[in-house]
Amino acid sequence: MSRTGVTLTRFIGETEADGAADFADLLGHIGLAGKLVARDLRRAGLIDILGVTGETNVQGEAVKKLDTLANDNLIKVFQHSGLVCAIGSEEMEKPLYLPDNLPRGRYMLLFDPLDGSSNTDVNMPMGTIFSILRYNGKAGAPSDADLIRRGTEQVAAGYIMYGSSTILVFTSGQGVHGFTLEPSIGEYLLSHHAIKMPAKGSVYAANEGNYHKWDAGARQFVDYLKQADKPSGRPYSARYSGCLAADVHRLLLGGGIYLYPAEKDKPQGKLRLLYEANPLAMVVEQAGGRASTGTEDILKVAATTLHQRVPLWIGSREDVSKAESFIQGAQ
Ligand code: AFP
Repeated sequence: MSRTGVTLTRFIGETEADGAADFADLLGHIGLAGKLVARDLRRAGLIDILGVTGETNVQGEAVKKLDTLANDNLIKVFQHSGLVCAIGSEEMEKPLYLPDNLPRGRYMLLFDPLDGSSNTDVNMPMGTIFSILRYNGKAGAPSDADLIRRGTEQVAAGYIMYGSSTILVFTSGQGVHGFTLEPSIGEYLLSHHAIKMPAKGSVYAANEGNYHKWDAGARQFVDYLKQADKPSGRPYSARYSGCLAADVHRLLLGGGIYLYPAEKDKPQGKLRLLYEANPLAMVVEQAGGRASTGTEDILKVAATTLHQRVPLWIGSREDVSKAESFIQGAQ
């Protein structure tokens, strides 16, 4: 029987193991934060929330007003929720460990509150990417060593994409499911059940302006994608939005590969491991795809700092493996 139209809350209640009431609540709170961000984005051109704040974040990037608003929305939703004990964000230099005077839950949450924020001023897609870990320690606040973990330790992960509609996609290790926000009733309804991505696609997403900064393997791989000698007789199509969540969403549904390789002056790449690469890697792997640094599975990368960067190759299984063979000089 089709499950389409089931609400997020009911779906999680029915599919998660016993004792997962707080997990359902956690996902519900992520959905709520997503509604608040979506509301701000919808009105962005009408009120004074476009442009930059004048500040620079820990990444050295100009902070957009909407970055700050999105981060504030997530913090507001979670800090009194009693569901989390630690929060790490792209927009905060240090993690927020909930103090003794706030109720603490057993989850730790990492997020990029507004992914693709260069799209804010031009009405293009954006996202919120989230990673969820469980704190198994005794009472009291966790530490950096508890929060900064390998991707294999995530208990759930996903993203909200703000596009022509708002869609929340998540996995808790039992497949990948997408829920579209029905604005007239304010509910997320199941729209994409048990997503499986094609083993191989025909689309690549990359900022090719950086082509000459990439190493030979990355350049040769993209040159290969552009040749018309594929079984289809056509080269891959280039589709790049500037928003990782949106690009991965396209690949999740249609197949292909996203790449943000190491560069000559940035050997560690651009994307952040803990709240961009890891959660999307978990989603994509659960849907049958792969995510790699080019030499190592993303989920196995040892995490050492909150804002650690990593080269990222993510998408359909065969496309990522092909890319690795170029990077590793096998071709
Ligand atoms: P922000 O999260 O800071 O907006 O960065 C967006 C992003 O992390 C990812 O979503 C994009 O794919 C990538 O960076 C865009 O980077 P370029 O502007 O260098 O192409």
